[in-house]
Amino acid sequence: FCNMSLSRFKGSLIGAVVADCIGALFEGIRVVRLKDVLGVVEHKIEKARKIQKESGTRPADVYGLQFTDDTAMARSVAASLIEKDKLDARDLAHRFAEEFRSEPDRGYGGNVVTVLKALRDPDIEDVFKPASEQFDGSGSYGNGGAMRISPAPLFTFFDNDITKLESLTDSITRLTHTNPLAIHGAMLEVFAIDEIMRMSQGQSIDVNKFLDSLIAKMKPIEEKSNDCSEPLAKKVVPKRPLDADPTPYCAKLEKIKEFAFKEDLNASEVEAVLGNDVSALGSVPAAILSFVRQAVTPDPNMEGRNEFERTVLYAISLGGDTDTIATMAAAIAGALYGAEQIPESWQYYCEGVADAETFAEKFFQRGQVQKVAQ
Ligand code: R7I
Ligand code: MG
Ligand code: MG
Ligand code: MG
Repeated sequence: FCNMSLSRFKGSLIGAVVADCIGALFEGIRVVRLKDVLGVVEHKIEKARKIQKESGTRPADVYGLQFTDDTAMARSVAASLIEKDKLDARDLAHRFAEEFRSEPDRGYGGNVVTVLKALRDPDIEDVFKPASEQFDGSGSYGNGGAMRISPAPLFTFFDNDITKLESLTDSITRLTHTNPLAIHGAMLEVFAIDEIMRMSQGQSIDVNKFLDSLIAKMKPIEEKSNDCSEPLAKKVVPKRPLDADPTPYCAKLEKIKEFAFKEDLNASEVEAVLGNDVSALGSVPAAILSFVRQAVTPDPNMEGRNEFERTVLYAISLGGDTDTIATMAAAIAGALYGAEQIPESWQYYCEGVADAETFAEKFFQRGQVQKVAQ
């Protein structure tokens, strides 16, 4: 894996943090204009810079851009994997619960809080049970699993073992989300990051080839789940036509091949076809689109911006669940382009960047030690 550099580990984790912080400024706004995103981001950073100049203190914790539940949970995933050097579900459940208890106002999803409260019980027998009881036993299909999963592909990168990555992703997700749609969304996100990390840094991507390889990985997973899932878990009312496809993630990946190159693609079309909401199926595809489209069809409004910036700004411009779509897109983009594409000012004024950097270093070092041992 001589292609792999520390910068790309940092790019993925720091990228996810800054995109969450910036995306959070627009979360829930239905129509976001790219021009406004650019303006607000510049304005916020300028304001933070001014406050710092006047007060002489670094404003990140007080006045800067703050991370939300997406990052709060991703930090727990990273910290647990690093400390335990494996997935320790009890430890991770405890961290999720403790994080939520100490900072409940990070913007958590409406129903996941029930799970996080149940996980506070130190004597809890089965840490996977509270999540499995959500929504009358069908489990949440929210994007809360996919939004926090970026540490998983970094943890398994040097093992180069896709089965290990799948099982790790499954467990991390099922602590709060057991609906197959939530789990599959997290799988798609990790496959995208893993796939990208195995390419050379900044390599120009072959969009169709990349999407085909994601489809090849998702197809058996979606088909298997159709054969054996509890009927209850499938009781999801399709919101968009492609949601009703028997293998909906694959259907959306096929559509992304077209959307990646489509001239004058507008946000409302993306919303109507792929989605931009809090469901995993209605947001992970939008994140993938953001990454591939900005790699090949740069928006003329974004002249002077590098691929990483464009990915984040475009993801936010899709509206809806902006912090989450941006964080998922950025975790992929950062893994390809490296931390050097993340603007200094974004890194400086977003909360949680220093920790993300430390986590990236630890994941990378762990891989170096493994390589030497082999
Ligand atoms: O998925 P989750 O952790 O939320 C993540 C989102 C991200 O955008 C974060 O940035 C944050 O803002 O929230 O939280 P959940 O509560 O599990 O799921 C989110 C929402 O999806 C729920 O509150 C429901 O509205 C909806 N939802 C469902 N609705 C009906 N039936 C999830 N699963 C179901 C379902 O089975
Ligand atoms: Mg959030
Ligand atoms: Mg929210
Ligand atoms: Mg969100």
